[in-house]
Amino acid sequence: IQWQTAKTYQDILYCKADGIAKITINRPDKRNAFRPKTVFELYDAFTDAREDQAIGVVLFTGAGPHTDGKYAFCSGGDQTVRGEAGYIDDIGVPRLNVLDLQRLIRSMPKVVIALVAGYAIGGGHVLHLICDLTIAADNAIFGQTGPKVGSFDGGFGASYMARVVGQKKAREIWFLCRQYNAQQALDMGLVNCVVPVDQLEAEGVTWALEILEKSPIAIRCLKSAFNADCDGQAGLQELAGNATLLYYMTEEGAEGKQAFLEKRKPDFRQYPWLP
Ligand code: 2NE
Repeated sequence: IQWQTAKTYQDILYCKADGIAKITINRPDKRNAFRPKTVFELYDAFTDAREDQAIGVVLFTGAGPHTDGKYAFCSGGDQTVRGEAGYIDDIGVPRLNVLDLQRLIRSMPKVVIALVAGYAIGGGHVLHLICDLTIAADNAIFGQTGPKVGSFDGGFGASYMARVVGQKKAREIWFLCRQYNAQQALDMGLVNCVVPVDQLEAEGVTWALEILEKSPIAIRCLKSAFNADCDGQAGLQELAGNATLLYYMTEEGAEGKQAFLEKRKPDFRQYPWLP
C-alpha cells in the first residue's frame, strides 16, 4: 500500500491510501502518551477522515518501536503536563480533551480500527477500547492505571468497558490495575484478533479493504445501532440522524421539500403506507 502524507503535525502522523486513513501517535519516547496538543491534532486528523468521502476506514496506531526496542499504542495522558485540573496545554489551560476525541471516534460514520503493538495503558487503553475493532500484536499489553496514579475514566472507560468484557472483569481491570497480554485480551473479548507484530499493519489493511467492499450506509447505520444500545439518548440521536439522512434521499422525502419550494401542497397521496 502506498501511503501518502495527508497533513503534517508535530505529535502525530497522518496519511491515506486506497480509502484508508492511518493516524499514528508519534511520541515513542513517552510510550506515545498524549498531551493536549496531541489530542487536538488527533481530533483534527479524525475530523478530516470523517469529512473525506473517499475514506471508509481509519487505522489508529502508535509509532514504534522506540530506540529501547519497546512498542506502545498509547500510555494515556502525559503525566509530566498534568496540572491541578487536567493536562496543561501550550497556553496554560487545563484540558481533558481526550473525552472529545473519544466521542468523535465513536460517532464518526467510518470504521475505526485500533492497531495495538506494545502498551495500551490508562487513557491509551480507553482509546483502543472505544475503537470499533482492535487488532493486537502478540506483544500487546493492556491495562488501566487510574487508581494507581490518581485518575479514573468513569465514562466510556468504565461503562463501555463493562459492556465489552462484563462487569466482573471490568471491575478487576480497574480495581487491581494489572496488565494483561494479548491472549488474555483476546480471551476476554477486548480485541478481535492477535497477529505477529511485524504483520500488524498488513492485517489492519486486509481488514480495512474487506470492510471497504461493503455498503457505506449499511455500515454507518450498524455503527449507530451498536452505539445507540450503549449510549442512551446520544446514541438514539445518532441513529435517528442516519434515518433522517436516508429519508432525505428518498423521493417521498424530497417531495415535501420540492412542494415547499414550488409553493404548492405536497402530494404524499402517491406514496404507500407500507405494512
Ligand atoms: C506504559 C508503561 C507501563 C511502560 O513501562 P516501561 O517500563 O516499558 O517504560 P517506562 O520507563 O515507564 O517509560 C518510558 C518513558 O516514557 C515515559 C516514562 O516516564 C519514561 O520516560 P524517561 O524516564 O525515559 O524520560 N512515559 C511513559 N508513560 C508516560 C505517561 N503516561 N506520561 C508521561 N511520560 C510517560 C509505563 O510507562 C507506565 O505505566 N506509564 C504511565 C501510564 C499511566 O499511568 N498513564 C496515565 C493514566 S491516567 C489517563 O491516561 C487519563 C485518565 O485516566 C482520564 C482522562 C485522561 C487521561
